[in-house]
Amino acid sequence: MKRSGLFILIVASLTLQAQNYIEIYDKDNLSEIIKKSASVSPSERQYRWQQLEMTAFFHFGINTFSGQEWGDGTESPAIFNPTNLDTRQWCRVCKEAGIRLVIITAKHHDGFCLWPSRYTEHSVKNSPWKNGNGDVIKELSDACHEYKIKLGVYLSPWDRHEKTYGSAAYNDYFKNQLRELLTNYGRIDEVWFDGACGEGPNGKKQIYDWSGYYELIRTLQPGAVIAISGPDVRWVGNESGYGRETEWSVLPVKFLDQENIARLSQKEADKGIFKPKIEAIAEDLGSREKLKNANALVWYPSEVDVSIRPGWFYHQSEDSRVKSPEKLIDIYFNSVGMNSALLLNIPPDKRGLIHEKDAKTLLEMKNYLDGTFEKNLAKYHLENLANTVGIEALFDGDYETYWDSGQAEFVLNLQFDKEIEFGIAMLQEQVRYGQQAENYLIEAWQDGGWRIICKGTTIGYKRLFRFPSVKTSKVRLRMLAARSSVKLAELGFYKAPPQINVSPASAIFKEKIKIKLVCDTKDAKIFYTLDGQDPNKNSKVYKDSILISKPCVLKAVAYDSDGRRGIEVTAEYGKSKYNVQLLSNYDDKYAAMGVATLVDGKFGSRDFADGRWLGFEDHDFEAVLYMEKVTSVQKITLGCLESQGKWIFLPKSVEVFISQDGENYKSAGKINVENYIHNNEPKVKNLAIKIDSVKTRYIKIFAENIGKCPDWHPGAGGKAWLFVDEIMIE
Ligand code: FUL
Repeated sequence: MKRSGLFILIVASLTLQAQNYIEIYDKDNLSEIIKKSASVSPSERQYRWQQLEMTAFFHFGINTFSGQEWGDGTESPAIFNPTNLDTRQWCRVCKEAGIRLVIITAKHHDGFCLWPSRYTEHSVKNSPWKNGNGDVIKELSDACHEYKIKLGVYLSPWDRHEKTYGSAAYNDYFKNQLRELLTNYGRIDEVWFDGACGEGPNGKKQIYDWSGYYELIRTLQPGAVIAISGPDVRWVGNESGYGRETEWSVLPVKFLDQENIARLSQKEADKGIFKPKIEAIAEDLGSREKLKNANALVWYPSEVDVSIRPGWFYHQSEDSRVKSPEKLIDIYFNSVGMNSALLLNIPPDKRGLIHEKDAKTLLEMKNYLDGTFEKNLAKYHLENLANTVGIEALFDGDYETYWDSGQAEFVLNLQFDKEIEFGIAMLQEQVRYGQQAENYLIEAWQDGGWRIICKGTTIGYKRLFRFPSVKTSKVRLRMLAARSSVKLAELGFYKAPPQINVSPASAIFKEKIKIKLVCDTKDAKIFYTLDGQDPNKNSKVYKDSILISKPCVLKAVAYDSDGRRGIEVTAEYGKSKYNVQLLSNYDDKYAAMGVATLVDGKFGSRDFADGRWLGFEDHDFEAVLYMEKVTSVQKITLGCLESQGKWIFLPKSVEVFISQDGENYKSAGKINVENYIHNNEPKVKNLAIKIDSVKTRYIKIFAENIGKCPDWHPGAGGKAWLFVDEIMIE
């Protein structure tokens, strides 16, 4: 049964027929507008797209080889030369990660084309790769076909190479390229038009023929959604991976305006964190208040795009900064779980492969999600099936079937055959009939009363909640407000796979250190290794604690009694004879292994992102080292990085203070650093302070940040970074 028959008549009289777009007239009051909004629903292509949930971006092109994020169009095609390009490996990794559509940057802002376009020389055909006979789009489309993954294309409207950019001829050029991509590579399911836009090679701006582009796409690939600067899929408004709690897919039509999209989009790459304008990141775009003055309403669902690495393109220096599985899982809950589709960027490297680190983290995420959602506990323990007509649709795992609440406000009671324990809830509206929920609570019966376990506003295609584990034999969903009766497709309660907490997590020790692993799930078994190998069920079994006396890397994983595997955890332990305490805070982005990094005997390299540097933005560095007994000291050295291109400067000065009691310090030496020389090459500088041999127990080191980037620097006046690693005492 596709809909529960009981309510069909009532519902039909309350709602308008579902439609993708509806006009609002002057005479419409708010209640009429809300009634209209309740009838807005996805087009067939939007509906199909929404259910993909997880999709991937492949940023690959000239930037992969030049090391840039935005090429300016002057790069030579001769640098494009992947040594081992294998699009089947890309698809294999994506398939294993549960990704169902991939989008390739066929052309980024630099204008270089990954296919041998007839309309430009700036393409793979003039690269050494396969002697100019290669075609990345063809190879990817073949691999997608083999792995049954859908294909999308990113074609940057902004082109910094093409000479016709800024004239009417460019619109023809662009349409010709679109035509090539949409006719020669089989079925295309998404066309992604970036909102980022600037001037072309002649300093000219382009007036885009958006409707001409859309018409062409609709003719050649009617099943494809057009995203971002397009009418079918909306950019969520940030590049962090996090959607909004209140996410409406029904919005005022003004959000379709292309000029507006371009205005709100990214303007400059490579300059720190990207902050879009406030309208794009507003907490709510489609509440009653926001619909009040709309001219028309449209179904315009959100897509969350984020990269698995700091940059969109592959850079070797970011190998140590691939997002952790925990972070990706958090992103999943905050994107797919917030009524959006996730577009996760996995940039192929210079070899033309998805890097092993990225593949591993994706797989860890997938195992965790599979383990989490394989068993809807409500389905297995539900008792009152017979009491509510059609309720079985909520637990059948079939998104097409649904239970119709029949009215906007309602209470849905679920009684279980025993106490169940869960920490995750999932709700889905059947969006073929629009989006209705506006305010609701999920409550659990505990100690003789109802306790709220989560509060929500919108649901839409999917809404996920995570909360501290709850044990209960009854739950209820209380819908406090909705625009019309709610068609709930699925309702689930889940328990996550076992998770381990390591204590202490990464540390420096003098002789021995005792490590404890605590798991959040009873009856789970913990396995671990100390040699850097990935743990599995054949590894050492954890008992009460682990005693370590040599530097090592600990990796551990837990399996519960159903065999579900949690996320692997890693901790690093180093040996040092010093104790150290930081008196100023480093930035989370450049945290290395925390304070212990300073005395672990491992030195930061010229690469600011090698995971060994502690970074201090706009403020000074201050730390205290203390020794077990009074020691004679002649020289103290602080390792610092100078990487001016990354806004990282040497400190203005370094001063050392000594103390016998840790309270009364006196200066023992200071050096001023010559800082203002322009230096293109990153350099590690060991700043040494010699002191007349003194006996001391405490040494305080203070390094003064230069504060602002100097006048001659491109970032003049902006916040400067100070990077330190390793304090050496002689
Ligand atoms: C932005 C672009 O400027 C970035 O380079 C990247 O392609 C991202 C997905 O969109 O607007």
